[in-house]
Amino acid sequence: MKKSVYSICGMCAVRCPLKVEVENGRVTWVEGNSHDGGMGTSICAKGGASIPFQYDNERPQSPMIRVGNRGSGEWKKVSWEEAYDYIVDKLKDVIGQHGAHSIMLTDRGGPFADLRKAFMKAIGSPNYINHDCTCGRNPNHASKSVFGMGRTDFSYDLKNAKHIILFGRNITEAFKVKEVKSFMQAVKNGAHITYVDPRVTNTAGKATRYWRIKPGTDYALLLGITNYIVNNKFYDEDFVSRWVIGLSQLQDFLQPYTPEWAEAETEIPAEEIKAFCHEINNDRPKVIFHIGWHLARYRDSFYASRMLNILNALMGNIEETGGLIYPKTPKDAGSPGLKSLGADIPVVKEQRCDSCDTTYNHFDSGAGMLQLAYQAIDTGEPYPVKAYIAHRHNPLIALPDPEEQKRILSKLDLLVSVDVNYSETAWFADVILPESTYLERDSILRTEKGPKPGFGMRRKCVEPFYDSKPGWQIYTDLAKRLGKGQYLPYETIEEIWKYQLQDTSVKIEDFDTKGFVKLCDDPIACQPSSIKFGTKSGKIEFVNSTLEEKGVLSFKPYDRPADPPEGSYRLLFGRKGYQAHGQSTNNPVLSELLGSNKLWINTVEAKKMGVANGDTVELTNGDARGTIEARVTDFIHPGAVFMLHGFGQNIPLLTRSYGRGLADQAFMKGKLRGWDQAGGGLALNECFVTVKPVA
Ligand SMILES: Nc1nc2c(c(=O)[nH]1)N[C@H]1C(S)=C(S)[C@@H](COP(=O)(O)OP(=O)(O)OC[C@H]3O[C@@H](n4cnc5c(=O)[nH]c(N)nc54)[C@H](O)[C@@H]3O)O[C@H]1N2
Ligand SMILES: Nc1nc2c(c(=O)[nH]1)N[C@H]1C(S)=C(S)[C@@H](COP(=O)(O)OP(=O)(O)OC[C@H]3O[C@@H](n4cnc5c(=O)[nH]c(N)nc54)[C@H](O)[C@@H]3O)O[C@H]1N2
Ligand code: SF4
Ligand SMILES: [Mo]
Repeated sequence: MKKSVYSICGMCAVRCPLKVEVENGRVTWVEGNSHDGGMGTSICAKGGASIPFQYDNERPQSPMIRVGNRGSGEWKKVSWEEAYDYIVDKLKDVIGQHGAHSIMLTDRGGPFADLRKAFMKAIGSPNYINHDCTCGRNPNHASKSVFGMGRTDFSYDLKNAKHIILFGRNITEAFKVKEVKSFMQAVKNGAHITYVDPRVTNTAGKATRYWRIKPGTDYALLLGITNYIVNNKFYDEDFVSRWVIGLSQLQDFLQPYTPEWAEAETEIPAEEIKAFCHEINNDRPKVIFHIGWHLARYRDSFYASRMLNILNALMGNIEETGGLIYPKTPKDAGSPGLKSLGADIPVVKEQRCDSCDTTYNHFDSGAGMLQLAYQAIDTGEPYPVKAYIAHRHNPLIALPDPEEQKRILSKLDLLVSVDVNYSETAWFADVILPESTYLERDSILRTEKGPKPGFGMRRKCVEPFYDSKPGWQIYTDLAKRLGKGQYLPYETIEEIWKYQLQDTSVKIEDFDTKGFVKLCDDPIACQPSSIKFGTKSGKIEFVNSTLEEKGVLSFKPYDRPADPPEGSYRLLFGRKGYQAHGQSTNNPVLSELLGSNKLWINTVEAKKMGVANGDTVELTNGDARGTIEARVTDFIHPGAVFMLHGFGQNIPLLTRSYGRGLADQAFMKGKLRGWDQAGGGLALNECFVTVKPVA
């Protein structure tokens, strides 16, 4: 029997809408949900690789309880009942001894996190945290500091832009399907593309201007650009006088930072900086400065990202075609939104373990900061954290310095990993709960913002191949066993969907025809006349007095990054189009495409060391050491080396990824404590490694 099912891809965190073909209980084809205009039938290689992944016998096939030492890989296969009993006994002990706040949960954020947040609220812990301290924290806080609105409160109208500026935003390889299609439309339309990266990427190949910046000096380049734009009044004067607070303070601050000064810091010629500024002056307001992410990995990234936000404001591009557009919400379409699963659960009033509601209350506490939660596990301050559930999150790869993390995680009474893979974190856990893959499960409904706002549904396409369960069931089961079933009283996914939809006029069957429901027929147009900002003043705050009261400067003087010592290089990292972080390297198909990672070394530097392309080199930082194949290339700055993230995995059961390549995070010694104090993001790129040929 054949059927088509609408789903939402789960092979990376982008979560594209899909149509899945099923024949006799097996998935035969996956493509984009073409009812979604931005998507068409396109998907990426990772999405396609979900079919072999579903039957992969190298993923967890039932719940497992650790029997040997942590990380030893000695497991006992157990039933779900046994696994639940084990977890619930431990959680009850932790609650009895320390209180519910001593339990934390981290996940990958996003539209389905509402269920996990509700679960944490139900059990009475404030410690829901997501992955964002290694992803978008700095740009998000920078956006809030300027507009009073977060990173995702704006969307980029790339396809209609005349000029797109990407600082290390490798948009054609580290992509989102809809975003890259919109970007490629801009390229076809003849838009200017300025790409800034110490490394030549595919995106550099699409650009009209490529700047090989000295690593870590983006803030200097941005100061030079903004200086020239402000001094020459290359900005939208009407927009700025209507909306901006602090232009004259910005102008005073910028005076030392001329394009000539920026050239000396960044190695980008002043004349080119000026030519660029003239170009964007002609192209505005259809100019988009993309605010991140990977520029967000330095100790001054908050300020670099702040300057990108300031430049967007100077372009007057807010709520303009080809600029930064407010993604429209159900409310904009005159409809109530989905009801949050936590809406009827009492608010947890206790202090957070990561101090995001106290010392760091200028940070967005919704996402928290995992590096500070680690400190709570380590020190017992502000209180002991003894149980940790990592759901769809692999901190031993995602955060730096896995050895230091393991030292800290060993202090827990319980570490549970809910995953579809044996992640490094799962391998180090006490219990692994295998979640059904996205093809095998329903999920809670999600809100879809955009010109036609609405809701999206992921439906189960086929029955689980192994003994796995969907996340919604795992958390409702656990809540019941912890005596909190009244807060998550659902027996079926339909009951959850009905709860979510109760304030709206939408019915479950309305999702049948397209997999999503739109709340209006025509796209909601940009409305420049209805611009609003979330700051205290209601304006765009170049000077942000709320932050200044917290000791966070609005304008930070430039502080030159340290150069790597002789024989050392700054370690850069990134991803490829057919890879999602560390989760693709053992995929039956993607592993073949990915092979092993290599170390990009600049040709001149390699020559100095006597290293030829394909040679093996040794990489060290402190006691982190390993060998890797050299990829000698002109396409990287001489002060840096680069490797793909997600390799160097250490799980013998995973025969396709075991021992392949090196793990970038293992070389980031001590970096669990190295973060941008103004923005909250971990400074992953502030790491030097020594490279030597292997004799
Ligand atoms: N295929 C694929 N797509 C993805 C993901 C994935 O895993 N796989 N992940 C998604 C996620 S979660 C994210 S956050 C995004 C990440 O999207 P990006 O941030 O665009 O992704 P990266 O591949 O990490 O690229 C970072 C780039 O920053 C450059 N860089 C390093 N140092 C500097 C510097 O000092 N200045 C400048 N200007 N550039 C620098 C690096 O050389 C690298 O090319 O991608 C998303 N899309
Ligand atoms: N050194 C270094 N560190 C980095 C980065 C880097 O480039 N270099 N990138 C940073 C960025 S931008 C990000 S966003 C983070 C990402 O870090 P993570 O969020 O940890 O990475 P992911 O690969 O997205 O997935 C996490 C886990 O989710 C599991 N998973 C996948 N699908 C499912 C599912 O359907 N259900 C469940 N339960 N689990 C699932 C995967 O198997 C994986 O173990 O890493 C950050 N850390
Ligand atoms: S980008 Fe690819 S892997 Fe990620 S959700 Fe979309 S189709 Fe799936
Ligand atoms: Mo990310």
